[in-house]
Amino acid sequence: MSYVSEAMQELDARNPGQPEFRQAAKEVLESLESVINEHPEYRRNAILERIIEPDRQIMFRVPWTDDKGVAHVNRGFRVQFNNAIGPYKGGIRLHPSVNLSIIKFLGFEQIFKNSLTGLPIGGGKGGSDFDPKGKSDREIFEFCRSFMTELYRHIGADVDVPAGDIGTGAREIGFMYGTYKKITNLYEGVLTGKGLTYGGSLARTEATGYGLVYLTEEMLKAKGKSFKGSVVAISGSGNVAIYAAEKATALGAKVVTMSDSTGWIYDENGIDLAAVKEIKEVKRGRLSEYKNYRPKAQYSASGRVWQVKCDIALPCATQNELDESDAKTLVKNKVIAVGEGANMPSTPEAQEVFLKNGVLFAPAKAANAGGVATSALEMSQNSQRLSWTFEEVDAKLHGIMINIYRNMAAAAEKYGSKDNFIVGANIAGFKKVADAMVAQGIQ
Ligand code: NDP
Ligand code: 2IT
Repeated sequence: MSYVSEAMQELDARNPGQPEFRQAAKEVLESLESVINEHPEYRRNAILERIIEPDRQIMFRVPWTDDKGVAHVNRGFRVQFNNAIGPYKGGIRLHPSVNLSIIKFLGFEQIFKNSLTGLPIGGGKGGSDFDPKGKSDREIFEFCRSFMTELYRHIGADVDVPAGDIGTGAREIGFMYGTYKKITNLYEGVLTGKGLTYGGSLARTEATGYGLVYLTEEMLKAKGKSFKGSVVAISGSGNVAIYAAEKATALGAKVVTMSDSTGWIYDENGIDLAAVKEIKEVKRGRLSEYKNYRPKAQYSASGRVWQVKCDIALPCATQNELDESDAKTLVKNKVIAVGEGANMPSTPEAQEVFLKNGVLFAPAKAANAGGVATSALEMSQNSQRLSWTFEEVDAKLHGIMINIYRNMAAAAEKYGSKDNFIVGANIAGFKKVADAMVAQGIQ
């Protein structure tokens, strides 16, 4: 049996009941056959067995009281997956669906994504099954303080640096940072996505969405195409979706859809982003309110944005939000390219449909790496005790995304899978981490 098959068996046997983690790990393992054959030292060093087993997994109780004085208990997670090339780095997800499988899948993806950025950051992820929706600022503060009262002992600017993800934005990071500082008395870059007045980086808010469009544009350019004049379908209406829409529009595309967990909007004249920002960023409301701004737009509470005809699809909401039948619909409607803003938004069956039909497909760990890359730039600024301008950070981000495209395209070609960027991104991300693990011995 091949080394990869053995690792897959071990993955299944050791992780029952963790479908998301196994899905993410399988996708990577399946891509590695050729690079594993070329490097027998990986087997000798048990690289695959070690890379699918987190360094440590922390789970803890998070008690808090609501505005009526009623006590609640949530579960907190931090999975420190791999620090071969730098301190653990990855976001904190606050969503009722959060469980160990989801945090492990996200932490695992983060290892390779962070490696692809070319910056010295390892892989980790955290979160809680706490639902921030409909909570008052005081309740959010209580939760964040309680969460950090345990988490602080496991993190540090050179140890593990959390950031935002679904449900965690500037407000939550602020409360968590304040608590960390209060407990430790350290003013250090222990979290990224901070506010600009206390160590945050310009362009971090925009970075994931902008980076997604920069990488997708590079992929299109290689085939003589571009965002200019194209129709774009986006899912989600959070941090990633909003700034992907902003940059795609700036490059001359027309974004016609966005969605949230309750429904989706179709605006054939192009989404009014100022309206979406006001609804989602300021009011923390529902997309159904969009019709108050644009009465002619359509709002649907059922179905998905992928039924709309588009040239470019950017899934920016959550995992497995685009399945085989969505992919077939997109292909039937002649989609040219798909860039994944969310983590693992396409199911394995959907990925196969795209690859078989020659759709340009930029996988999440490459396409959405701009967020964490800019987080690493925030860490650099914190260490230097300097702040760079928006233009400086944005230019660095753009350069990083172009490099990621080139590296994944080169790895795909070198290992016999030209234009299969899933294989390219997985190999390029893996190799650097694997080589560092070999160099550091069996730990
Ligand atoms: P936000 O919380 O800002 O937005 C999430 C968006 O997705 C919201 O519109 C939300 O709807 C929708 N959504 C979330 N969960 C579901 C669900 N189960 N079903 C349907 N819709 C859902 O998160 P982000 O924009 O930060 O994150 C979006 C994706 O991008 C995630 O996969 C995240 O892991 C990934 N990502 C984020 C990065 C970042 O820097 N923030 C970096 C790289 C990847 P509603 O408003 O109703 O909640
Ligand atoms: O999935 C991701 O890359 C993020 N949520 C961002 C992580 C980070 O550390 O900025």
